[in-house]
Amino acid sequence: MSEKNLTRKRLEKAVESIENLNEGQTEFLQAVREVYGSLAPVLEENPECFDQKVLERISEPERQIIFRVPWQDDNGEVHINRGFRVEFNSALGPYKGGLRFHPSVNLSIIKFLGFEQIFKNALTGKPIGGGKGGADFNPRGRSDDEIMRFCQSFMTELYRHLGENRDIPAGDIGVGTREIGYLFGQYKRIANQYESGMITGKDPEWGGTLVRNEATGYGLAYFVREMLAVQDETLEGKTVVVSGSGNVATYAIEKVEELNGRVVACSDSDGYVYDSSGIDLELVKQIKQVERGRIRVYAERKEGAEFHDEGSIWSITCDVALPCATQNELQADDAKALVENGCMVVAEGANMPASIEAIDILHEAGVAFGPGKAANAGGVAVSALEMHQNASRDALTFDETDRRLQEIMKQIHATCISTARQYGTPGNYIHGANIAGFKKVANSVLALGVI
Ligand code: NDP
Ligand code: 2IT
Repeated sequence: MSEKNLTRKRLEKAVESIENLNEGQTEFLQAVREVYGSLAPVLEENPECFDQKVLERISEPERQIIFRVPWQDDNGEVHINRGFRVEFNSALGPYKGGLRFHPSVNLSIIKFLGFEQIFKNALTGKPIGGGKGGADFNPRGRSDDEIMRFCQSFMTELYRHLGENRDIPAGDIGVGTREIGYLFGQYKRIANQYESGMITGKDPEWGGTLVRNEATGYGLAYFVREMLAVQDETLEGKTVVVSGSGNVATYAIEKVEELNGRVVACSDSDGYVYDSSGIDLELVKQIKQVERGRIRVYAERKEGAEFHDEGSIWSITCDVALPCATQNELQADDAKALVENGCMVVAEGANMPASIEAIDILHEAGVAFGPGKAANAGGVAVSALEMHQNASRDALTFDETDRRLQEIMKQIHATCISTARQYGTPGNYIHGANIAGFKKVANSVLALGVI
């Protein structure tokens, strides 16, 4: 059997054993297939990864914590939610990754997010391992007091597993600066110490860093700028569609507009708004951040804008598509529509928003595709700067942090390009990101021994 075939066979065997071990964990297995599907050329060079069971080791979390989160609503009714923290891999540094509060949260979703986070964090070049957590709690319609009580109960159990050298959470869907404040406050109270570096995404007034709030969306726009530059293009005058209207979407829109792109649509889980004159970001911020309302209100307040509660946002003609809501929101049919309408770049602001079939369709049509673990790494990269700032008890300016973010996104882009070229698939950002992230993690896993 040729070296190549032997590698493919051993890779297939490893993936099969991971599938058998994690039956039914659809999202997690999708993420595993997506990453390990890129690795044949690097494994051919490094067969010791098979002998040392590196694939099996990386895909098995170091620790999985599942806990009860009891809390009382404003009427005194008791609710029980399920909390999670998957401490996936600490070869490169303490576990690092966000917390998601959404009713869909389950172990498979937290594991897929934690698995992605390992390689994303490696790509940032910062000394951070991978983890993720959250709860199946639905924050929609909950009062501020209810959110506070939930966060306090969640942290009362989780605090014993956290620490600036152990595990450092941050935000994700349903967890923003307000929730980080309540979580940090409860940790501070229980631990009886002001340990700023135990969580990131804090308000700059109490230990956070400027730009963290904007970082994922800004970083995505900076990454897209690099992708377009490869094609001798810029964002100037490009029509852009952004899904979602939360943290990532909002600041992606802001930076794309600053770079003179024209964003014509955004969405939430009720539907999407189309505004041919360009999305009015101040109105989006008023509705989503100030009023914590629904995006449909945008069309009621802005003349000429339309709200659609049916159909797909990806049917809108655009040059650049930025999925920034949630996993598997861009399916094969959506990819076909984007290709037919002449889209040139798709980059993931969300984690795993495009299905494997959708990515294949985009690749076949020659659309440049930026995977989340590279394109949305700006958020966690600035989290690492926040940890750095906390450890040195210093505070960077907005401009300095933004400059570093731009540098990091440039470096991640360059790594994807050079790695994809080196391993024989030039222009394939998925292979570039997966191989570069894996190599760094695998080398460290091997160096630290069988632990
Ligand atoms: P937010 O909670 O701020 O916003 C989420 C947005 O996505 C909302 O508009 C929400 O609409 C929409 N959405 C969520 N779930 C669904 C769903 N099942 N179907 C349709 N729409 C949905 O979260 P973020 O902006 O922080 O996160 C968005 C994505 O970006 C996630 O995939 C997250 O993992 C990823 N990400 C976030 C980072 C960060 O720093 N925050 C960093 C890197 C990646 P609705 O209000 O209707 O639920
Ligand atoms: O998916 C992600 O990278 C995040 N939600 C941010 C993680 C972090 O620790 O800042």
